[in-house]
Amino acid sequence: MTFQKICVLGMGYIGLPTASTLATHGLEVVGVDVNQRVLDVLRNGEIHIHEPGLRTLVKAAFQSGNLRISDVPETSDAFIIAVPTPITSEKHADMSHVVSAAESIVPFIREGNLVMLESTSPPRTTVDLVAPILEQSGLRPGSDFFLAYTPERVLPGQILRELIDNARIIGGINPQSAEAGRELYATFVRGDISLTGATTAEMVKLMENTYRDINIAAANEFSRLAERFNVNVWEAIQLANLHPRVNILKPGPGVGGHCVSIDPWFLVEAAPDLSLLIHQARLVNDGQPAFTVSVVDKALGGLSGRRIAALGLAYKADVDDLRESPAMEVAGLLAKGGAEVITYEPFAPTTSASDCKPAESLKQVLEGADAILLLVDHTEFKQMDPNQAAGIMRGRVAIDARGVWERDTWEQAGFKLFVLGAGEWDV
Ligand code: SAJ
Repeated sequence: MTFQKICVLGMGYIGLPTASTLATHGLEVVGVDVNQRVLDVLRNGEIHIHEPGLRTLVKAAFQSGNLRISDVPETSDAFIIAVPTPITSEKHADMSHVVSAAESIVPFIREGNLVMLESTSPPRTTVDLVAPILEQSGLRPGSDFFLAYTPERVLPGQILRELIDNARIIGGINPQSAEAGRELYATFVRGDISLTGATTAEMVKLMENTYRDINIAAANEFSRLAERFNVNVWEAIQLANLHPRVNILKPGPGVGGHCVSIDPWFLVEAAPDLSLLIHQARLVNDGQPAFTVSVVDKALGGLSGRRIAALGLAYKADVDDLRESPAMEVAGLLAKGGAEVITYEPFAPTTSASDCKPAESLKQVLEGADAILLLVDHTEFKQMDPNQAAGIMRGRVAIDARGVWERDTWEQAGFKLFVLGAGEWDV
């Protein structure tokens, strides 16, 4: 089977890099999105996402003449659905974008085509939700056209490299569909490609992020226990990880982003009676912003009237993504608790959290602050000079919710440094 023309639905964090990579590998690609702003930005040769190397890749894809942007799908050899699957406030998977994307390609499916779903989805989505929609074309999935699920596994910040180098799982609704998927992805994937069933591939994706969520939940719970017992959790984790079969992740202000903090809910929703540990881990991680606030409260001896410079709002280091960000929640809770909170997010300097004010530079956020609070370990913040901060701030309290600042350096600059989970409250 040869693929010449591919239609990619959804020009977001996954769809845009995938479409551009296919185009730079010589395939004709139509990138489809329903958001007018996204279409306008891309058509102007700009990008709407911060991701290292993406601008250059998209530019190369346009320059190759192989990538076009459109608001509607076209007949193609293969369709890749890479639209968001957010979660509702009741923690239910919102599959409306997948449904509309699948519906939008029904008129364009032809015999021998391949349809790939990449959006993270609850178990059985490909067979129970997508296949019946595509059947409206009058063609039968599995025999007249191929249908498969492939989870994306790329880490924001390293998407371009991981898209090519990571191992891929391709789950077909039958073996022929999986094989067709392999042929398409083999055009650019260097990692191993494993074939399986569609529902297994969906489960694999959810299990990977759930496993990470549970591991971080353990780390976060350890940070609370460490505070109780006056133990430094960072040292304790480092020592525990010397064990050859232990790898505890890092505690922090909570778990955010649109993957790890969401995907476990898909399993909880699908089988609540069987997902007790998964559910509990979610609650632990969702409770971590409040725990972070209690650490700040203790460090400052109360929040009321304190001016806090909150560094970072993104969900993790060196990305611009604010979705489900625990840093946003911490800042909002501090303000609600009576503190005057000024935030600074270098990747989105005009954005702030609720009841907080944005600063547009590091210098500005520090001016007159009683305390400096590190919420996101962006490189700029990890490398900052505490002596400079001391020259601008009013107070000398530093609170590190990511465990990255060096105690000696901050103390030499005259700060009292409090680190989340580090105990030592009586020192
Ligand atoms: N976090 C911690 N402690 C840690 C690691 C992370 O508190 O030790 C926090 C981060 O600060 C962030 C959240 O967890 O708020 C999630 O960040 P992450 O780096 O763990 O993961 P994501 O959401 O950026 O990307 C994950 C990855 N999944 C796994 O590593 C299993 C990525 O490979 C997936 O492709 C991505 O989800 C996705 O799209 O599903």
